[in-house]
Amino acid sequence: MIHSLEEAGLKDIYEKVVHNQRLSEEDGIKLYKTDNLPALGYLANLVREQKNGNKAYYIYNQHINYSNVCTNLCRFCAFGKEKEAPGSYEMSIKDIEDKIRERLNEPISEVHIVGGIHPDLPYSYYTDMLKAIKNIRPDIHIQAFTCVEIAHLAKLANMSIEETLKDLTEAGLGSIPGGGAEVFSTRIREKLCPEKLPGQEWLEVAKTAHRLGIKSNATMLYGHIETIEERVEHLVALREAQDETGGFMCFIPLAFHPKNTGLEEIAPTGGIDDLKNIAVARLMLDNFPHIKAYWVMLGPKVAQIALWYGADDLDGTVLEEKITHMAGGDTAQAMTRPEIERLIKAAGREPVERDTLYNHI
Ligand code: V47
Repeated sequence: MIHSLEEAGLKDIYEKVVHNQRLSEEDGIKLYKTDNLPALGYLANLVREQKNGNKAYYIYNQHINYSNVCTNLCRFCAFGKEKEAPGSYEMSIKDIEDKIRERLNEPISEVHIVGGIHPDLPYSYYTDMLKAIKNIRPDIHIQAFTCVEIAHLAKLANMSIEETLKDLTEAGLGSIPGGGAEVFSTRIREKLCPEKLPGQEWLEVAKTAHRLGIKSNATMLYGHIETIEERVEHLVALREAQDETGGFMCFIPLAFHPKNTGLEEIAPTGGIDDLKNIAVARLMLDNFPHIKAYWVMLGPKVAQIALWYGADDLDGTVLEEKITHMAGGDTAQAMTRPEIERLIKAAGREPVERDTLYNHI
């Protein structure tokens, strides 16, 4: 492998990796540009095994997308709809309670909740939702509302981000999912999601949460119009934020799905780019404990292979994912625990069921 690393021009990065030295932006760009995927995977796997050994995590979780009504209408999104548009929906608190009750007999440890930026649901809807879920299932961890939604809720409540987060935590919020980060680049946001919370503000919400002891995740949506340089800048911005607070648990590269979006002419991502994004993230984000290969977006086969390219987490059982499926995702709506375990074992990794905060179950 050393010979192959030399041939790929990656020997200097190998030296940094084995000496636990931080990689530069130029290193990140070089890694993205390499055609030597096995050499890249080898490097990422060194870090993956140093941090997480042979373990591959998954979680028994349930997704609820409470509403697709959204004022942002990002060009890459097939999920968000205007209020009066065909196919728009919003769940009542009773609908959400029913979704939780339906699965009370299953050992679900987390409910993952995200939705659009709704123009007129009141702040009380969000706190009532959290309280109602906790009332039915007091032990469940609620991972809810991306940083974009949190900023919207703070405006609704006329409170600071800090006060809002404290209030939501009192109502039952456990942690914050990683969505809404997209690509932080102003160029990309202006072109694709001009109405969305700017990247700097997304980072501020995440860091405020971390300072209050609330953990969160981070994502990057790749495979549309972003450049390699913009991807690396995104990773470095996350790494700097993590240096400040240490509150990120996991990074999830999200593969863009074009169908039914405003960017339908763009081809779906290929397996090579999917694996590169996992591997470069593992190498650049030296202060992130976990990298997730989200099987719903990658498909189970690529996600399984990603366990050798830097990923140590597959997400979970999921059930009823809408964002990817409305954009043409053709994976199943859910995986069972034996299915996930089989996938992990067949990769030669050790399956470990975790809770949201990565405690072993
Ligand atoms: O923020 C929207 C992305 C995100 C598309 O924190 C799209 O553990 C692909 O963030 N093609 C929501 N992606 C999902 C998300 C997530 C998923 C699983 C686990 C976690 C976690 C977070 O989905 C959005 C946006 O970036 N998205 N449209 C699309 N067409």
